[in-house]
Amino acid sequence: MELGHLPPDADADTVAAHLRRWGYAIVDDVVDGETMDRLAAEVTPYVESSASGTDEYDGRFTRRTGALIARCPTVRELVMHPVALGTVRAFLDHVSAVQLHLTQIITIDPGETQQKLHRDQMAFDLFPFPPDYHVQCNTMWALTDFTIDNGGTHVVPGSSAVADDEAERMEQGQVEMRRGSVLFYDGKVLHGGGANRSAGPRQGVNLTYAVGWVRQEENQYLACPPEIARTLDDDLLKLMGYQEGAFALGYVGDQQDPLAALRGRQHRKQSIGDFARRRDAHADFAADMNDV
Ligand SMILES: O=C(O)CCC(=O)C(=O)O
Ligand SMILES: [Fe+2]
Repeated sequence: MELGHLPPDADADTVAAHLRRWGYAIVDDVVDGETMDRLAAEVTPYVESSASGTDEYDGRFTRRTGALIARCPTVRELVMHPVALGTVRAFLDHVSAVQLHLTQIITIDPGETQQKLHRDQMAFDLFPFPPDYHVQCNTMWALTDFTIDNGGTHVVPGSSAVADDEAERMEQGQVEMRRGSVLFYDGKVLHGGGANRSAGPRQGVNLTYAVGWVRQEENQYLACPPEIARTLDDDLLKLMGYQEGAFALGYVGDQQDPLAALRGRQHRKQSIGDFARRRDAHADFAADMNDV
């Protein structure tokens, strides 16, 4: 089945609408080759020393390389890219805060077989979130081209709210996209990495986001040590978890705000009034995105 593509200048609202309808969206050519060259140069030493997985889910011919905020300055740009973050905020517009969930280069090496189709939200202890409650929003940036032969991601369009047995009988598509393009997919859509029958690796930069009130899959406070975190911009730090994830979640010590604590300042966590204003501002932002 042929998957739909959106042009590089698609606005976040259009991308989020496609994602809501189909569980995925592909936006072509969002960043240029120079950006991906820089990113590749930063991560290659870490990828080379990453071990392959040990089971069929992680992939015995697949290497997973994390801690990308600390290791790879260019990933910070992708995490904050307006198309990515705009889409995430529009898609997860039902919460007061969104956060970074994990950062991972997925290198599918030649010889890898197709990964079992799954829904990423299973990580939350298989909790049966209601069909209309989205807990995460994922991006996969193509660091190499994604092709049928090299393991482009399999997606089952429209499967997000469909029960497992029926969804498994629905038609699959496989993501083909050029380097610098980005695949969005929600936490409910059936998907999985492809088999690599080519001679070279397939590399994707998997940067995922979740609502602010769940545990992050990659521990950002340890993956990015405080001495590096202190050099980062406030907006990125908030996304990494240095803000309350909803009212009161994640304060430090005597009810101190986590970003202030990282910076060595005293600042009380948000009050219930601050929280209500933030929720409203978030809803306004989301409504504006929907009006575009
Ligand atoms: O590498 C891919 O294309 C998808 C991987 C994936 O879905 C996963 O590991 O959860
Ligand atoms: Fe997955």
